[in-house]
Amino acid sequence: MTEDALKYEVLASDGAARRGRLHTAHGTAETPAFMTVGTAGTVKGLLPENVADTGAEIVLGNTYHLMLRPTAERIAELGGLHKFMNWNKPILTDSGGYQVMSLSELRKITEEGVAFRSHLDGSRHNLTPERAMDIQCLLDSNITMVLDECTPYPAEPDVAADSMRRSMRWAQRCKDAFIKRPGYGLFGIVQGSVYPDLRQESAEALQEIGFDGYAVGGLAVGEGQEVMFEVLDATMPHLTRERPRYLMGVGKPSDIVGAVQRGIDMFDCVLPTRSGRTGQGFTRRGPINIRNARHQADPRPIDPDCGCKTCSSYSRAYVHHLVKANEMLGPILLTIHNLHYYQELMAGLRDAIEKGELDAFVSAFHRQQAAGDL
Ligand code: PRF
Ligand code: ZN
Repeated sequence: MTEDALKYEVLASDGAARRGRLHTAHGTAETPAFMTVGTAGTVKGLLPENVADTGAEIVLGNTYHLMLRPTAERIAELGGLHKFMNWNKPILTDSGGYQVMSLSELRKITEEGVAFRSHLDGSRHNLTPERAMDIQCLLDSNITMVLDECTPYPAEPDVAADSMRRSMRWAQRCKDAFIKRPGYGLFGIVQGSVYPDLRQESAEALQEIGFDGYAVGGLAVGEGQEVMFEVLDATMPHLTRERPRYLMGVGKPSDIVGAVQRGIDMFDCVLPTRSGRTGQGFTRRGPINIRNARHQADPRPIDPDCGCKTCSSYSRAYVHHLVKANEMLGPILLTIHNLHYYQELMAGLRDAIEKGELDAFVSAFHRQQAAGDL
């Protein structure tokens, strides 16, 4: 662990699940936490005050997008990402490795790093462990992620092992290049595909180096929930209880609930924002598609048990109309609702862990989700 870096306290636990608090230079975040995705320096469609009103305490930015446009140097000149986007609470940035592999063109991964061409204009770039640390420092990110390779799925054991071991060598280079500052931290990322022995080796290698938190990467890549939970069951016992644990890119509400039960403290996912933009609304009784004709004259809110601005003031019929008419307020209202739903789920999980009632909370969650929309 880097000294004076990022303070994390476990306030309560229930089984493997933990209720904690993360302290950064830009304030605290209660855990288990859902981090809203703000890829390009914006949570699409929302003002930062709308984002805070959903209950979000920490947002995620992306090295890959910001290094290409407007560039990390430009953001640093303008006072860092918090000031640039007018979000004064904690920010975590992903390192770019994952987004390079999914978005860029003609990428080549070597021991040195990743060489790629921008998906925007075809320009050539290199991302090395050292450059990933430099960029995230220029952005003034509170939580920097190491550069890793999200091993493609499925992968043969020898391919997964080579990929994971290279990520571990990169993790050491990231630790060496990371500049310690109070209230800022560096997280390692466990890889190893679906293989328990590789996951254990990776978790141990990272803890030998020493990080402020440990992420589990390489999941939610098509393996399915059951396999993902098996990998978590094989990985979590090898991660220290002292530090926060972050499951990257996850997930559906039921994925989050199951991962919290297994000891995960932090999540990020585009699902509430991205699917909101295409008409999906999450509710306590499962997801609905507001484009469906059955909502066209429905005066009820998206979720009658939701306290968000959308549900307190607008009907399903109105949101249906907006989305059908391609009005920009449609995706905005759905994004507000979906983020609020996710934050209320996290608040419910935190409260249940504190009371030692997580099992009852989870049973009620599944019962309600299975009941289906009214
Ligand atoms: N690595 C990084 N970012 C990620 C992942 C990963 O493995 C995932 C896994 N689905 C999401 N985001 N750096
Ligand atoms: Zn709502």
